[in-house]
Amino acid sequence: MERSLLVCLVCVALALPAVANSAHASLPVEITATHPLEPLTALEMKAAYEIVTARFKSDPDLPDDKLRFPMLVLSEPPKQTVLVWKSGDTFPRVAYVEVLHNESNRTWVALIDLRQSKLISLEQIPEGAQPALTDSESKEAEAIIRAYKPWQDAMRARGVNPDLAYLDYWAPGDAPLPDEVAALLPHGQNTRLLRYLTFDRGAKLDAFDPLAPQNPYDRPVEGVVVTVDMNAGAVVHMTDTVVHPVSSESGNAAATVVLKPLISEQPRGSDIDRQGRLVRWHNWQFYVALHPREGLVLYDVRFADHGTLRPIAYRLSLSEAYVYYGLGEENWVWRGALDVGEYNAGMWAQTLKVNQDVPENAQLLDAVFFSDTGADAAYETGARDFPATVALYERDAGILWSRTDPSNSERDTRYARELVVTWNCWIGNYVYSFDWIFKLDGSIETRVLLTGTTLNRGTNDASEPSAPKVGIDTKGVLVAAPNHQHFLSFRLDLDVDGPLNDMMEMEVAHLPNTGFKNSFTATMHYIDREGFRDANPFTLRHWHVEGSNKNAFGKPTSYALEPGGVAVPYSAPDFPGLTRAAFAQHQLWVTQYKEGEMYAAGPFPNQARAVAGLPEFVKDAASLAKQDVVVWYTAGYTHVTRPEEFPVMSAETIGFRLVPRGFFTRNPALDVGDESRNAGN
Ligand SMILES: [Cu+2]
Repeated sequence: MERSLLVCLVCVALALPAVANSAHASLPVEITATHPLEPLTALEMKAAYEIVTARFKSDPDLPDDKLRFPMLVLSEPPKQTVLVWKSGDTFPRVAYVEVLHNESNRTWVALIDLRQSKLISLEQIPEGAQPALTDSESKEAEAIIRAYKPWQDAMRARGVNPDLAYLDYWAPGDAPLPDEVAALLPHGQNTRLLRYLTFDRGAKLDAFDPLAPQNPYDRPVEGVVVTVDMNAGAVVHMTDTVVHPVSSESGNAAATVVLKPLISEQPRGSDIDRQGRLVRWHNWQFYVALHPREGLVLYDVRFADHGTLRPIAYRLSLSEAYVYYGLGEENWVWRGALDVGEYNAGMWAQTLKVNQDVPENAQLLDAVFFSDTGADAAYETGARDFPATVALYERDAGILWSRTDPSNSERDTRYARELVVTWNCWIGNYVYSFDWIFKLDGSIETRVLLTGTTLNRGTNDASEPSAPKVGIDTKGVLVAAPNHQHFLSFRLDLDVDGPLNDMMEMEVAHLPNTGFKNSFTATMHYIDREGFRDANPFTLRHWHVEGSNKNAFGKPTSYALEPGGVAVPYSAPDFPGLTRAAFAQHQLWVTQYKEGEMYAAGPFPNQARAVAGLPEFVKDAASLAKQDVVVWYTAGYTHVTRPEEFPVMSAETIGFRLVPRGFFTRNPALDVGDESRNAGN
C-alpha cells in the first residue's frame, strides 16, 4: 500500500513539470557557477532550450517543429555588474538563444533568466539577415546535392566519381541569385542559402588511411558551384562553366626526417596558478573562456604591480574575420568569408593535441557548446563536449634582459619565459591558431597563425593574373591558388587603471628649428571622438589608451597598441563584400563602450546587405574623453600565394602587441630571478 502510494506521488511529481511547462515556468535549474562570466553548463543549456521551446509550442503564432539553434550561450552580465561583483555575491544568469525556422525564413533571439526559469524576451530579427550556418543544415544540403543529377553529371564530365567527391559548404557571400531564380522563390533574395564547392576526395567519406590521408582541398573541381535554398531544401542554382582537369595530387607528407626529442619539462611544477578559469601567472591575472562565436575570450586582465592588481583590459577577443578572393570570375567573386559571424568560429575549435598543437607542459581546458538541433538522441542535454580546446603553457622566450658591467665584463642577465593562452579552429581549408602571449615585461602579444590549405583552383596552363600556379601532379595537371586577403578584427575593451580612459595617437617626425638636423620627436594627438585611423609605419603610428592615474613622471599611465601585420583591401571600394566587412578598410577603430556593440560586422552579417557593425557604432562620433574606450584592431594579411604553400601551408603569422608605456614607473621585469631557467637543478 505504502509502496503504491509512493509510486503514485512519483507519478504526480514527474507529471507536474510537463504540465507546468506550457503555462508556467519549469523548475529552476541548479546554478553551479561561481563567477558571473562562467560559461553555461550543459544543464543550464538544456534548461534554456526547454524554456524557449515550451514557448514556441504554446504560442500558436510560432512554429513548433524543425527549429534550429545556431547559438545558445551565456548572455554576459552588464559590465558594471561584473566590475562591482565580489566573490560570493549573487549575479544574473541569463541565456542568449537564437532560434531559426528555415521553412518560414524567420529567426528569433530569446533571453532566458535561468535563475527565475523564465523567458525575458523573444524578438524576431528583420528578414534579410541570417544567423550563422549550422552543422545540421550542411548535412541536409549535402544530401540534396548528392542526389541532384546535374551535379552528378557535372562531376562525371570532369572525370570525378560523385561518390568520392567532397562537398565544401559556404555562406553564400555577396553574389545575389539571378533575378529570374529569385523571382520564383517566396523569400526572393532573402532566401536562406548555402553554396557548395566540390573537391575530389578520391575515397569514400568514411575511408581513412592514416598513412595516406585524403586531402580533398588539393584536388579542386573547378567550374561548379551549387546553391541550395535552405528554406525549401532544394537546389536553386548551379554553375557549370569551365571544365579543367582535376589534379591527382596526393598531398601527403613524406616524413623522412625524424628530429630528436625537444621536451618542455617543468620538474618543480608549473608557475601557472589556475583555479578553474581564473589564471594567475607571474604578475598577471585574468579569467578565460571559450565562446562559441568568438573563440577565446580573456576577461578582467590585471597586472599585480608591487602587490596592487591594476586593471588593463576588461575583455579581449576576436570579433570578426573577413577573407575574400581576388580572382575576377563568377565562381569566385562571391567567396568572401566572415568566419566569426557566418560560421561561428568558436564552434570549430579543435581538440588540441599535446606535442602537435601545444607542448607537453600545457594545461588544457574543456568547453561545452550547444548543438544546433537541440536535445535529441545524440546529445541528451543538447550540449556537446569540446574537450581540450584551450591550452595554457609556459615556454622558453629567449633573453628577457641583459647588461654587462663595462669595468669588469660581469654579466647580469635574465632568461625570459612567456605564458601562451591558445586555441585553434578549423574553418574549411584553413586553420587559424590564436596565441595570446603574456610576457614578464607587462606586454601582451597576440599572434594569429594561418595554416591549412590555400583555397585552390582547378586550372589549365593559361596564365591567370590573380591565381598563381602552385601545384603540379605527376601527370602535369596544374593547381592554382587565387590571391586573397585576410582581415581579423580584434575587439579590445581596454580598461587602463579602470574603465575611464583617453585615446591618443603617437607619431614620430623630424623636429625642425632646433638648430640641429638630427632632432626628431614623438608627438601625441588626442583622438577625442569615435572613428577610425589607419596605420602609418613611416611615422611609427601607435595608439595609446591612457588611464586616469598619473605615473611618477606626471603623465597618464598608458598601454600602447602597436600594429603588426597590416593590409589594405585591394578590391574596389564599392565591392559588396567590403561593404559588409567595412571594418577591413581601417586598422584602428575606436568606440565608446556600449553594451551590445560586440561584432565588427554586426550581429548577423550572413547575407546582410545593410552596413552594420563598426561604421554604425562610430556614426554618432560620441566623445572619447575620459570615457570607457573600446579599441578595435584590424590585423591583415595579403596572401599572394606561392608553390611552397602547396599542398599544405606552413603557419604564417600576423598580430599586434599591447605594450605598457608609462604604465609602470620602471621595468616591471626586474623581479625575475636569474635561477628561473634551471630551477630544477
Ligand atoms: Cu591566405
